[in-house]
Amino acid sequence: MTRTRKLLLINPANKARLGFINDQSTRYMPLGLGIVAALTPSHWEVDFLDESFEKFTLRPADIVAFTSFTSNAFRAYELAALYREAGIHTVLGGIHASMCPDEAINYFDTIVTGEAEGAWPGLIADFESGVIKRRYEGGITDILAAPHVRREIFKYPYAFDLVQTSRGCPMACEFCSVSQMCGKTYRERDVEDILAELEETTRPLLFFVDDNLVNQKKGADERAIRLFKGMVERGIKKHWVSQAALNFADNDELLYWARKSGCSLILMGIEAEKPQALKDVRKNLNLKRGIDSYDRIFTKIHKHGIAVLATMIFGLESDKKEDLYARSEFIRKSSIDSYQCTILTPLPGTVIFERYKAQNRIVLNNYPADWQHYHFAMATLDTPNIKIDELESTMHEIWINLYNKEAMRRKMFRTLWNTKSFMTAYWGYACNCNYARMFLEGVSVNNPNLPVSGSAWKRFKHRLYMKFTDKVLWVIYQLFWTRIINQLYGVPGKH
Ligand code: B12
Ligand code: SF4
Repeated sequence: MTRTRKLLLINPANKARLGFINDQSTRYMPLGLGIVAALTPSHWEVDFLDESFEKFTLRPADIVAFTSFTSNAFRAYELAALYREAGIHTVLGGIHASMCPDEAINYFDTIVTGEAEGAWPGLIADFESGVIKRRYEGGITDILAAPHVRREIFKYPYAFDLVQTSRGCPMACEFCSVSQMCGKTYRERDVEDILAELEETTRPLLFFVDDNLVNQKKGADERAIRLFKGMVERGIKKHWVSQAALNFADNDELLYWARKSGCSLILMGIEAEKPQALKDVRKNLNLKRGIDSYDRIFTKIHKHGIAVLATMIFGLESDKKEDLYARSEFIRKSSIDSYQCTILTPLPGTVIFERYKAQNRIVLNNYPADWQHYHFAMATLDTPNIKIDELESTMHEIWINLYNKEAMRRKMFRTLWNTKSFMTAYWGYACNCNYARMFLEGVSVNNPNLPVSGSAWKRFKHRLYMKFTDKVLWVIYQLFWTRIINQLYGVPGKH
């Protein structure tokens, strides 16, 4: 008879930056662990601990397996030390183990690089036979054979279900590690299989975690339309968000079905409004379309009731201080609805990491402890034109300018005007409030015009605009948003 074994899966939380997990809507299920669980034989009991929801306690297990970004790798190392002391076999997989295997191996009994599908069944068999190795290479696997995520392990009240429909990207932008991790070709899942997995999800909110939901491959539009139509036809009712490039707006039929199937917000890698800055990181997709195309594209997306969440990078190679302010002005004036304003961060495995390392410009390089600052809300290097301290203080100023209540409220009314949707305006606004909490963590304590400062906000001398819109917003809350919040999160007033 096969003995029952226990596998404990852990998602560690970066203790140096709690802003990512201080709200229900910004704590996400680690899909990779759901796949590891799905690949685990049935005579193994699977337990899961997500540190963004639950305080860490040492639990008994035969194997304890972690996933980790670079920014929470240090925490994974700390927790692994406790388990190793207790004599429990520790495993690390995921993006950080894949990009820094020679470092990670010092902190774990076993590390897995690449995709779990190519390594986990062999690892478990070896463990059972008493011959588990130090390293396994999962490689890039056949996505058509990927198992459905084992969702019942995600017992915490995550706001979103996550689903992945494809992996890989050939674009190789220099700041990004997706091509290294997931390969340079688009690997697409079968649409019927995705729809079947969507039917297994339970939450009203959905995040398609693809890097580019409508990729550059021939037939990508048709595939996306089939997926969105399929959702409508099968009655899969979701409000969803995903990531896409500028070509998302090329096809009106696609936009129609995206909206009809519940798309409210689309994240686009805009990165910069200046061609030289785009060239700095080989953001060729945007260079090809041209920066003049941005507003036309946003308008087209808005016409379908969808908001645009633009990711913007500050501190690119050619950026001078005045370029940072210009980028911030561009965001304020453009019809972008939500904005993620990050500081260029050299992720291990990327071209920019190697370049800045060779130039000796990476200042936060006391690894592994400094990895916990690689969350994009802290400067980690001297750029050719801006020193680390100046970059950081300028960003504090810019974040305060962009993420204060008045600025976000102005954007919210503009989103409402452009999309004519209260739901979309809510998403865009909530999204900015989340970024405000993340970026202004530790910056904002004494500034009452910031959404993070709680009761201090009440003492702020309201400007006329704020006074007036306070009332309008109150009406919108009463008539629309309270209902929307209940519907999405099931907890009145939680957001
Ligand atoms: C969705 C997503 C998010 C979600 C988080 C969802 C979550 N909880 O996982 C959100 C929006 C919150 C997010 C935030 C951030 N993200 Co992000 N994100 C992604 C994205 C687009 C998809 C991840 C995903 O779910 N993939 C699907 C699953 C199935 O794949 P997977 O996790 O890689 O797992 C596979 C393998 O890695 C492996 N595996 C994973 N874990 C384990 C464990 C074991 C034991 C084993 C054996 C195998 C294994 O097997 C799995 C199946 O094949 C990736 C890009 C990408 N394509 O990977 C970026 C990516 C992971 N993010 C990245 C970054 C930098 C961030 C941020 C730091 C910065 C930012 N501002 O966005 C923050 C940090 C958040 C935090 N909490 O600290 C980088 C990470 C690079 C790095 N070295 O860490 C990526 C790779 C994008 C990039 N530009 O390079 N992110
Ligand atoms: S930023 Fe987007 S387009 Fe560029 S390599 Fe990464 S996933 Fe591909």
